[in-house]
Amino acid sequence: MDLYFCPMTCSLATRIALYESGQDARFHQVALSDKTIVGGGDYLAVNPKGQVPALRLDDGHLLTEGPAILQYVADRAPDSKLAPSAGSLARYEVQAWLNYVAAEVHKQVFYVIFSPESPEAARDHARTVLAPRRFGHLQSRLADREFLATDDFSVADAYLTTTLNWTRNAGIDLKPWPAVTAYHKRMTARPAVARAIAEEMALR
Ligand SMILES: N[C@@H](CCC(=O)N[C@@H](CS)C(=O)NCC(=O)O)C(=O)O
Repeated sequence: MDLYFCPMTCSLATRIALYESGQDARFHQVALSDKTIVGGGDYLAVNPKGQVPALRLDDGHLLTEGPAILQYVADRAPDSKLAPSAGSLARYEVQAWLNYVAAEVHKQVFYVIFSPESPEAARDHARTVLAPRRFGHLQSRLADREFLATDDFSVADAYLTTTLNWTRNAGIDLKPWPAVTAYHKRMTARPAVARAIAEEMALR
């Protein structure tokens, strides 16, 4: 498999899932600013969406969209428990949380804060109104749970942890949500997560 990634962006979640499940891949760094592949190549020729992550499977198929890629990686290593078996209620719960992180946290909060195209009023709304709502909901969920979606570390944790890494740069202080703060600390202390973060930080 070949993973197209940009350091410390949402593609980090896939690297975490790979390391958590002991799987390997070839990693290709993408410069999102000009859609090139570091070391040479046009990324748009690989993925016309111009976004990471993208995963080239061993049969040549290109899989895109983080939540789908994460579940693909999880299903290749069922013993790692990164996702419950397809069709189970627990699997739908993981999908629900992946969607929540993607749609409500990643795109509604962080995308709006980081995008240079966001109007200042939208950025302010994301920081002062939407972020407290989203982190308030996560605070309730995580108050008495170790993991976000199941009783084990799942791909939903890989994705949420990845987005929580962005809070400082987004100017969001997690202190009002102690269960979220403690969760982030716990997740980033996991050896596979710490390794993935350290490797990508070194590439920035
Ligand atoms: N819907 C896509 C969104 C992925 C996404 O937003 N990736 C960001 C990095 S976190 C990106 O590639 N941004 C560059 C761009 O949108 O041009 C997914 O879920 O994989």
